[in-house]
Amino acid sequence: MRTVKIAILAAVLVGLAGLVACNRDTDERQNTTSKALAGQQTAAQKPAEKPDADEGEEGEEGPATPAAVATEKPAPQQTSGKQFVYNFDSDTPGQLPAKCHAARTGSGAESKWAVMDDPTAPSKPNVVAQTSTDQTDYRFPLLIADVGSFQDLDLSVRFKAVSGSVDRAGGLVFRLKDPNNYYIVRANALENNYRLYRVVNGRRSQFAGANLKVTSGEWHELRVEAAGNKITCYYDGTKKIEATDDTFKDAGKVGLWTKADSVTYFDDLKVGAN
Ligand SMILES: [Ca+2]
Repeated sequence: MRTVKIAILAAVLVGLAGLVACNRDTDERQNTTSKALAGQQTAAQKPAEKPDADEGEEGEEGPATPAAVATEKPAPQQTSGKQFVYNFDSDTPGQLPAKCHAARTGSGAESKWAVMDDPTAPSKPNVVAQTSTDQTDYRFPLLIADVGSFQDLDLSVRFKAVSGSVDRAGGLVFRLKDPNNYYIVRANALENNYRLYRVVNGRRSQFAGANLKVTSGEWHELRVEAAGNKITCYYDGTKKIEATDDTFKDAGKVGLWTKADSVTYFDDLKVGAN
């Protein structure tokens, strides 16, 4: 009887040891799998830090000969301390907001901007929306503010990426000379990145950027400070990009930007001259 008990105890102990060993194997496999996944994610994110593969050797995109654009009507340069806010709340739904005009870089359909009411608007009741869903890839709808031009500035806007399958993005343009020449910082909800470009003669080239989560259907804040040749960009209140560039040193207009078939809502565009 005693021998039988010892045999059972021994069998139980061997069984327990086996279970522990199995668990350890499982943990190790899980760790290995996690590490492999992490490696894949890192590898998958890496190309996004560089300009797109189709941007060419110099990282430029766009036609060799740009589409003609209208000359911008000059606007007085604003002195330090002057601020303007566009909340679109006293504008008429279905129309362009006051003191703004629509434009486009690239080709495809003209941009289609309109004030509309949105129950989720950061300032109620209205937002301004780009609603054209033309899928032309190299097509950048612009909404340019007419009030003035700004050199050193603090510029911000709230935006909500609503839809888009070619692109789903929202951005701020500044130091704009005309719809073929400006700086643009934008967030993309399909690519989960935030990028700073210069557009020169209608050709776009990225010179700084950051990878971050950009959710669709929610309001986020884009903000840029430009001081001399230094450009600092924030996303939802956090500094994400610091860069220097000497392409556009003079004062220029500011505005909103989307790409391709992006339907994007914007609200509370604020600009101050520093
Ligand atoms: Ca509003």
